[in-house]
Amino acid sequence: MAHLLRSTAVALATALTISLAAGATHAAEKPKASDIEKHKSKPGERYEPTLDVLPESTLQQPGVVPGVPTLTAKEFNHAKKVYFERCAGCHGVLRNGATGKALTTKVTRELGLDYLKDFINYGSPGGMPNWGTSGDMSENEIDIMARYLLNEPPQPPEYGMKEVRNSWKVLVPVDKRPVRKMNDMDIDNLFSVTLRDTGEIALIDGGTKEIKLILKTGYAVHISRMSASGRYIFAIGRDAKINLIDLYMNPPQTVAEIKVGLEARSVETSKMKGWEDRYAIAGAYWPPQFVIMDGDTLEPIKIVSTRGMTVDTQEFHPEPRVAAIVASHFNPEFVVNVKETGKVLMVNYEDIDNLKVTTIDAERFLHDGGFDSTGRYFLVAANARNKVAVVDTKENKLAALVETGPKPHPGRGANFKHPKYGPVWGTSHLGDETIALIGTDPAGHPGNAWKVVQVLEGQGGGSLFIKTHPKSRNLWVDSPLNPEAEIASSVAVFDIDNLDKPYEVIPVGELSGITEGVRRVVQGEYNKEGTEIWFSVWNSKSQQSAIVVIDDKTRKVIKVIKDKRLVTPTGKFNVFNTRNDVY
Ligand code: DHE
Repeated sequence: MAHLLRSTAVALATALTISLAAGATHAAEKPKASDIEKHKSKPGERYEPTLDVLPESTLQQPGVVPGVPTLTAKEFNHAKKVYFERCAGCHGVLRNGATGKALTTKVTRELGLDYLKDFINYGSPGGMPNWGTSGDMSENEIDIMARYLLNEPPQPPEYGMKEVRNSWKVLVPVDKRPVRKMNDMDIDNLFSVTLRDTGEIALIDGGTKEIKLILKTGYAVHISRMSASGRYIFAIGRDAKINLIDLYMNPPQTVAEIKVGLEARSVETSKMKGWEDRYAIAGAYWPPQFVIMDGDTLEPIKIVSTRGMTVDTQEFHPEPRVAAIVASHFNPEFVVNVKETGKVLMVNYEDIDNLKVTTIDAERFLHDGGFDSTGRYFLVAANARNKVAVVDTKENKLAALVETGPKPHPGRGANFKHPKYGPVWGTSHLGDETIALIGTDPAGHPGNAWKVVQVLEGQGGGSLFIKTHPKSRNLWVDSPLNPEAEIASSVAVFDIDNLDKPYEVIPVGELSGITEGVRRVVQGEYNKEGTEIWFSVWNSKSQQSAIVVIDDKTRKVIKVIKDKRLVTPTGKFNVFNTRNDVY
């Protein structure tokens, strides 16, 4: 690994016209402004996991090693926080490398203090952000971080059944819950909205657009998924806390909660016919594991570690994170995507004591994805490899690996019938403005299946989500991480019947009437009928945010939902569409 880091360093040194010798201490010549410019981070390069819960756990400061620069306890605590928040996403919690290089002490001590400081300061063409020259880190902070890297990484604790079970609470037992819906809400058309920075979800009525309820959830809450019956919402926080919310109660409330680890992003429930609402599953970033639970109570049943070998070089990876999880409609199975090893685990829940897991070798750095329109094929982005893996959930095998564009990020993607190529599924990209449309109908259109049949050009890179609906002929593409405020605060909409026509720009941020902040416009979500699309206008916690509802036919704003309780709204999950995988 050291040679890999060094080869990146050679490229960096050349580009920056500074000479770096591994291990040598030196005073770097100040690079030219134009070279610094080249190393500025591109959109999406900082869209990496931020492990902001881990710093809160008690971590032992490593002992003093003769000849290795030390840190005071205060410096260590600061560095560990910065490392988990900004560096661990790419370099791994244990510094064994993920999308970024390994930073074990074997590597870092060979490279030396000054080298590490330059690397952190200027970044690299390989994707390392320029933390110093961007102004994100001060010289003193860079010095602390470089010294931190020369010392052994602190190991966060494991979180086994004892801890998981201790965190588990049933607030309303099953026999105390109603047997039918007791409120007058149209729960099928309810939206569960992530209020990221307050750790809450808002339940908003899809008809009246009224905020029905705000419920407390885990820290920096991430996504909501619905049980197959539509009765329960499962909301997961970045602190791996799950809230099970019963929509039959009046008013709906959390009936059980649990923590499945220290850091997590994904949760799902069993959807196979005959198994509806029976089990839930959640995947953790740390420790690298998934937990199967009872669907009504969240009682933990089984924890499975994802540590293991990578699909390509077949080397051991100590911390492969669990990314997207979906529930198969063809078998009683969960589809668990393991990021750093690149494996898709088909976890059969028929006999949990004798758990059967089919391992499909896909591609490293699996992240997010969705089903094709038939629900048989699951398309998941291996984002750092610029590919989409297609998993056949009926036959349990890899159907294809499709090269798309730089850093595909589909969310759940968008399915529609292309006028020329038949059924397609699309993804936009973090790394550029393209939208790749992939043919998904091997029986009806075999020549197009699992091929990029058309590439559309959107507004720019930094896109996170694209969306359409079976009843719509619009394809909506956001770009919230684009560095241009105008692009970040608007969306592009394509006419599916005339894809060669230029897209229309809808300046959603401006239309919200909010005048402060970047007004990032993120994640379109349709109502149950497929007649409206809702976008979040996502500002910082201290600024005003909103949800803008657009009529899908006229592309005009129907309603701007503004309320002081709507703090940092991001993901929105319509109960009907989420539970039925409509996208
Ligand atoms: Fe997400 C889905 C991970 C940052 C909003 N995000 C997902 C999924 C994963 C993931 C693995 C798929 C879950 C599934 O389907 O089971 N997200 C991560 C990260 O690791 C990352 C990059 C950084 C981090 O530290 O968390 C990250 N995500 C974000 C955001 O900053 C977003 C934009 C705002 C927010 O609320 O945090 C964000 N992620 C979302 C949303 C989805 C999601 C809205 C679900 C989309 C959908 O349509 O299903």
